Amino acid sequence: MDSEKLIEMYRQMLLIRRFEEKAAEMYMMGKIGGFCHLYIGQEAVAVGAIAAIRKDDYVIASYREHGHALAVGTEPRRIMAELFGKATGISRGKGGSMHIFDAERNFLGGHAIVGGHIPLATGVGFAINYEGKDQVVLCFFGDGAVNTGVFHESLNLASLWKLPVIYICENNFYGMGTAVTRAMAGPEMYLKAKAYDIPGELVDGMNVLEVWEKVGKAVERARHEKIPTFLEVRTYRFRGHSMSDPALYRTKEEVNEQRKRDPIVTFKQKLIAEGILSEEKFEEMEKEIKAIVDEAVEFAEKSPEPPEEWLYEDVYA
Ligand SMILES: Cc1ncc(C[n+]2csc(CCOP(=O)(O)OP(=O)(O)O)c2C)c(N)n1
Ligand SMILES: [Mg+2]
Repeated sequence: MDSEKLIEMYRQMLLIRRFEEKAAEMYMMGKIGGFCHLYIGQEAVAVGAIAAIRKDDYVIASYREHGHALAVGTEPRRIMAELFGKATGISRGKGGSMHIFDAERNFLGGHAIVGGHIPLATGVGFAINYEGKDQVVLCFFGDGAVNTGVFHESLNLASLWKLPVIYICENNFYGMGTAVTRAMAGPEMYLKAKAYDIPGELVDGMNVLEVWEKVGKAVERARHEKIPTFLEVRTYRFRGHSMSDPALYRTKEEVNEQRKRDPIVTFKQKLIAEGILSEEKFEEMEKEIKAIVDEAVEFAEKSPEPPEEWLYEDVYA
């Protein structure tokens, strides 16, 4: 991979981190309502995976999706405005944190029901084949979603119908306060791919290059051979499940141990060691990103509330 692309991956991870730190601050100030699930610690998964696809491919994710939206290129100010519930938000202020959509960039949400979007991704894969196209779908979900029925139904059909979908489980070892080992029989979940006769692989989600490489191989298989893949990407969220979770179900030692694997810090060390970026360049990037995030907040603050009439639009009954 050329230096420019490596630097861009770092920049995206840093943007996600700083954007969400600011979102947390705004949440604490009462500027953001509803639920808000941060992606801090997991940035390498969305960034590495999305770096492996084309602009016209599809991405669909759970409610922990600010990072995926930023990685596909959705403007930070439109995401921040959505968190603020403003009319200029990417979902017109009617979706909030869990429902970021960007049709222009084939980003299909933002879904609050655990596992609910896995069959949607499967359907998009079907549509791609039906129309004779060669796009692929990246479907991101948590470890908790692997226990839902629709996960298994989807892998079954994707395998039988040869759908170009890459199912990406972001295993952060907890579903809310419940450890995977307490909730899942057979927690080596990548092995479950075998039951559906599709490739399954374990990926280090703290290593952005490994994510890029392994998702890249799955994308090639999906695009050219119509073979779906299930990847278990092991990662960790450094914050609680949502902004209202004090995360008392895990020890400080555990979190501190995981923080040593911070994907942004370790990638920065790598880029410095290989002489790709200097400390000064990193400083510059920090400043540039701070300006983007500050501007996003200013834009959100100044934007109008959605008008009342919008309550009756986009409603299906
Ligand atoms: C069908 C359904 N059941 C329960 C919930 C409540 N809920 C929200 S998030 C969550 C945990 C999901 O954990 P995981 O899939 O590991 O994703 P993570 O939050 O770790 O990213 C639960 C149970 C829900 N949103 N949908
Ligand atoms: Mg989880």
